[in-house]
Amino acid sequence: MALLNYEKKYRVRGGTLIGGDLFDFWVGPFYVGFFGVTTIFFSALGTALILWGAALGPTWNIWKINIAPPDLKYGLALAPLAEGGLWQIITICALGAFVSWMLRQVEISRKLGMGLHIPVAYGMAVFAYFTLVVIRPVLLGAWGHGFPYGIFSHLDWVSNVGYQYLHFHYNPAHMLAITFFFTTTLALSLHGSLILSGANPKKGEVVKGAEHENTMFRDTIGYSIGTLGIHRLGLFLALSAGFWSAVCIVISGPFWTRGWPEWWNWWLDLPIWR
Ligand code: UQ2
Repeated sequence: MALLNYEKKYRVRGGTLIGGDLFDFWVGPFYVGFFGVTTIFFSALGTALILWGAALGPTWNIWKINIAPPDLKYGLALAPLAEGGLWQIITICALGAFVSWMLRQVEISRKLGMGLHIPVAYGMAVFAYFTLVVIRPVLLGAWGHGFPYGIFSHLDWVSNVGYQYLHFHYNPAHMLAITFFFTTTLALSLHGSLILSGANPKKGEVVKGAEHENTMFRDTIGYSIGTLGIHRLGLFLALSAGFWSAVCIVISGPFWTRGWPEWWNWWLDLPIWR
């Protein structure tokens, strides 16, 4: 797409965290920056290593390609490349690319004089991944507790780890995470439908604004959270979903080793039942 005239105004110098002016330029529509370069580096290296790992494996079937973490016997040591070492370097590349991408968002936010909400929000997703492949494996003492990189294989991992705790839906943090995911979809469907209903009037009628939106909800449920409020709520709900997802898996193993249904015995054992 051609550069719009008014975009010149937003292509301002500065705001970089590292490198000064060195990488402070655009390629086509994309801001580069030091972290644009490191994002490309880690992504390209990681992708090449995934292809290498796939080439070592028995299949090129996209669903069945699997790059597994090391065997548990390697503990927290480096493993030979073909025995989980590739997984270890790919994990470093993934984290390098994700953190680079986040810092590039920070640089662009600073350039534009905006808040850091976007990198903070994205950081929650990175934190959830970091919890799965670093924090939990380190707490359990082996990289082999990380999840395998493959479409079916990571699904199998999730299923197996779930059954290891008998019934993962009894995990209270998992319950919270799911509730936040569902509430996020409820909030976005309310918001999206409200905005579209206001912005798509009948032919010849004028587009409706915030007063109509507030009134819609005051008339139906007696309360409107407001045009800014709905976005604060949405951010809170979505970040909470990611946060409790990370919590629900990191407590499974390091802090609770039995079945999750059994965790609720504290409730059944309350003296009020006797
Ligand atoms: C709202 C408002 C918006 C909205 C939405 C609401 C004018 C354009 C969707 C209504 C949202 C409410 C009442 C909160 C619902 C609570 C949960 C937990 C889903 O009032 O202001 O701005 O988009």
